[in-house]
Amino acid sequence: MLEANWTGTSTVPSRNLYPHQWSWDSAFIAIGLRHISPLRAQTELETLLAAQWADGRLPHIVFNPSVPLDAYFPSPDFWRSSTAGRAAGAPRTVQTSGIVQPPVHALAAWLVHRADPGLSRARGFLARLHPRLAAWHRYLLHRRDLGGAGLVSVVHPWEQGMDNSPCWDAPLARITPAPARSFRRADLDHGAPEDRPTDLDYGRYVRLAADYRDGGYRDGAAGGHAAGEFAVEDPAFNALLIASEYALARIAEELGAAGSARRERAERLTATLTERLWDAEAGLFRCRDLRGGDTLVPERSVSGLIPLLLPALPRDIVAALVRTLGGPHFSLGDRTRLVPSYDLLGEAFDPHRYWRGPAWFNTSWLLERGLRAHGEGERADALREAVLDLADATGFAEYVDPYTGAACGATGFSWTAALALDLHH
Ligand code: 9YW
Repeated sequence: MLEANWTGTSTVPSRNLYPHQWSWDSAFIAIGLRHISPLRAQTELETLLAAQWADGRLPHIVFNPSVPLDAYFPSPDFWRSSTAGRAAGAPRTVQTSGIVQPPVHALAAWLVHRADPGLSRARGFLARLHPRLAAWHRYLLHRRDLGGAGLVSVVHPWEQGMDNSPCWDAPLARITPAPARSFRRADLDHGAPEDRPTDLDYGRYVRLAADYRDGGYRDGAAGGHAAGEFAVEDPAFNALLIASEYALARIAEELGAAGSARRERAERLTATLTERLWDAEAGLFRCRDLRGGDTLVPERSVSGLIPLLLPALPRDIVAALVRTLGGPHFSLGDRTRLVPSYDLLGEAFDPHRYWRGPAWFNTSWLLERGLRAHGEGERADALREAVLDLADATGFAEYVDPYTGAACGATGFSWTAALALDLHH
């Protein structure tokens, strides 16, 4: 399946639905590819990083010029990276989007290196990637610290990767949607409407992205002075950045430089994440809505569990997260085998609609790692088994009904195959 989705320089997430290169998909895909072709895994990340902007941002989509414009919306003529993104340093030779996705890349680069250190050293893989990964983290930690407290903000739901999570309902409700007639969705050509975001969601996604583009993709100064109407500190996005900071420390050390300052920063960021986003009463991390009076969003999302990945998390928080995973809201090991994307008891819960309930393989892979890292071997083993069984049984579905495990969305989805491959090894 990964062979079928390989284009020669990168892997598409899904042949029909997502026919270009996506940022965090490529990181997960490389983590799986390293077991069958370390060279291809390195190439996957190199292709993505070659599309980096001069300000350090890694775009969430790198467009394949040979795919027709109407195959995916929003297409290059919407983002207009090479013109609208000129001041921010968008590349001239490739077309990209102008928003970002979660920074899983340094973690992926480190794991890819470890799969075949000889090949990696011979090709100068880490030496070439390190400056780009460092610039990427610098962009996030400086240009995207919109709350001024040290955490990164996303300025669009697509940036966090869980497009229509109920966490965005309140922050998005303030956005005037673009008129439905002003754009044409391509996703409904390939996906069932009841499994996908609604037209109203899309209107708001389009408005936010168009406003960001029309402002030249400029980011505001620290302290919340950015122009954008949407700015949220998300637990999964920040946890993945911290996990990647640890990986970048290892990469620096492999290259003969010091990693300790980066490791200390990762620990400080873990403390800030806890101060800003931990909700002890609910037993999980929350999103902070900077434009909504700087308040925590009262929804329980899988995003709020993903900081379990972090090694420096206080023990009582680890214990609370493990309880929440197995408790009534996520019910892992009881009513569910993979982690639902959203609160089973939440008002907005829908077992089939995208990020409003279905279980996704990448979040379960991250939580498997988190459980294992904190000595929860038995729970990690059960989650690993579930990923392998359901990936196989569903034809590598994009996501599944969390109760029945039935396939939803696309099949032949690359990160499902890649992460199953990784857990198989
Ligand atoms: C879209 C590619 C992407 C993922 C996102 C997922 C979806 C794109 O697909 O967004 O058009 O809705 O939400 O996480 O990277 O697989």
